[in-house]
Amino acid sequence: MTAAVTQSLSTDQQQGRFVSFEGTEGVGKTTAINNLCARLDAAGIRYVRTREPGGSPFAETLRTLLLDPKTDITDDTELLLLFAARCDHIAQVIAPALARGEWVICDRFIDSTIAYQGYGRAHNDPVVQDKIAQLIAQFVPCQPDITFWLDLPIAEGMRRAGKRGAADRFEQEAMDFFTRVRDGFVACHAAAPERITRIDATGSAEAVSDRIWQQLSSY
Ligand code: Z5A
Repeated sequence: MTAAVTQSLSTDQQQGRFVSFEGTEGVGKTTAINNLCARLDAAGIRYVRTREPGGSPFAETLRTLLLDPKTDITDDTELLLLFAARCDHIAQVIAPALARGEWVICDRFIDSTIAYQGYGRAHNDPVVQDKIAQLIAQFVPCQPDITFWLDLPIAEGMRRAGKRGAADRFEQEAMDFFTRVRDGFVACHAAAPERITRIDATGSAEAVSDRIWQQLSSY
């Protein structure tokens, strides 16, 4: 571990932050969050670990439906279910944790909607992107302070994810879908470079986690 990585967070940095992780399939978000949480534990920082879709009991019920390969719904229905889940997740989990001064570590958030529904499903159709922007404006009162976008070649992410077994409703999509999704994350990053940090997700899990911790320590 490098010296920069072992440095602890300053008192100011220990104030509650909303941190989200984004990326295409199998980039290593779960693994990176595991490692970040271990470091926050070691630093004595209180946090809530959560995910989307899901994170609250009601939103987890919607997650089950959204990921079920047997679920047959329109793109608009999918979008509205994602926002119904997000609305409940914010009200029940994210906003209360931030109000308590705790960190929130969230696996996926609004950028996933722009990338998956806006670019993956809708090929960056401006009408759909406008719907998403309006839903965010109306139903997302708290946005992440910091977003780590883990960027990895699509084929490598699919190879990593493929080792896990049965694919869910999103994982059954083809390469061109995930290429558009990555284009969506590129666009999100370009639109909000002050919030979104691109993390090179190649290399070992420890190397990726070190990159994230170095970035977090510098905020
Ligand atoms: N979705 C959406 O469409 N719209 C939205 O608004 C939201 C979500 C919020 C569920 O997400 C689906 O919801 C998602 C988009 C959609 N579908 N897709 N695809 P999810 O986050 O639960 O599912 P996921 O993206 O498929 O995550 P994942 O596959 O679990 O990937 P991950 O968490 O990024 O990766 P991981 O589990 O940490 O690692 C995958 C494997 O690689 C695992 O065996 C690791 O041990 C291994 N790994 C991890 N890091 C490394 C490194 N550095 N080297 C080698 N191997 C590694």
